[in-house]
Amino acid sequence: MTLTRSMARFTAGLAGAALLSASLSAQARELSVSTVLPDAFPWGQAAEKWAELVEERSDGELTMRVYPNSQLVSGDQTREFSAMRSGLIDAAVGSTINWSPQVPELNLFSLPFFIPDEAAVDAVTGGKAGEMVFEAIESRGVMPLAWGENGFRQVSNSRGPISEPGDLEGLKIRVVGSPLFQDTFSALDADPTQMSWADAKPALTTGAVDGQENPLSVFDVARIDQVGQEHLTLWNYMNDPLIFAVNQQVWQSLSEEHRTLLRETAVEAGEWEIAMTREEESDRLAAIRERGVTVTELTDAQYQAFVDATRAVYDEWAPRIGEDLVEAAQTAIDAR
Ligand code: X2X
Repeated sequence: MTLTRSMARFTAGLAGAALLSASLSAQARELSVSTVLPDAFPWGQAAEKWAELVEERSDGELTMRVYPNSQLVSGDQTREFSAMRSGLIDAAVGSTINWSPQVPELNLFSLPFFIPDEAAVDAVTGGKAGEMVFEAIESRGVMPLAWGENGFRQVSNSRGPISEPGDLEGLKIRVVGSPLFQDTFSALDADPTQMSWADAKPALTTGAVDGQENPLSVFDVARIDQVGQEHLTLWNYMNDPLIFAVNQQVWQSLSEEHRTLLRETAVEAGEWEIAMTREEESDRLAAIRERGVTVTELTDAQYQAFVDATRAVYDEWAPRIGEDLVEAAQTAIDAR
């Protein structure tokens, strides 16, 4: 009798605790958001902006906590997508490069000399090709919501100016751990070395590598000039868009209202960050020049020499990315 009663009380207590935690989670649900770069960079600021907007507009019902420096995947940025897919990470603002090992279609953006300017980026991400890319991400278990931008990637090194493919010969260049980069820099007779961003700056500091490639915002904020990178070539060889995305199970568990909120705020944070990244480029370049970095700009003929030298990479990768997708992107670029 006593036992039954105390068990009944215990069960009631459990039910109460479950109710309490359900109502607590209805009041405030926190999502983890992974990024590679912290908020000193536009990329990290994009994630913080997203978190701010979500918290504000959900009246605190939904909050997002940003974990920068790929810390949720122990610094291994090419594992971010898998971790988000499996639910270890709820959401991310991630780079197309870092997710491309799991989503081959994302290599579209890393095709060398394929997307030449900002208008071309917008034509691709904002049109049919962009939709196809989002479908490819969704079919692999992650819900993509909006675009951001890490920027056009420029090459730097410690040895000398690069204005033609021959200048890269034998240079050890740090690249992200995505196979297409290996192929592009091998085609240019450089010696590409794959490593995470966390390992890149130490490798530049010790001279283990001669060069690297990253957008101007990264070069500027990370003070890459201080680790001997005195020569910078503006070659816009590829753009690295960012994608705001959420794990599918998390997405499915959200109310319609919260889904709309997450998507709208991601779009808004992305547009804000893209505009800021582009606006800041010329001041960043001026600052980099002032610090004594030699900046090389290519003539049309010099640019074409790089296009020709990497043509085989395009031919090899277009089928892996998907001919339909590459064609949709090319059509958008031509019509811009
Ligand atoms: O690792 C890089 O070079 C970085 C920070 O740009 C990316 O995450 C793609």
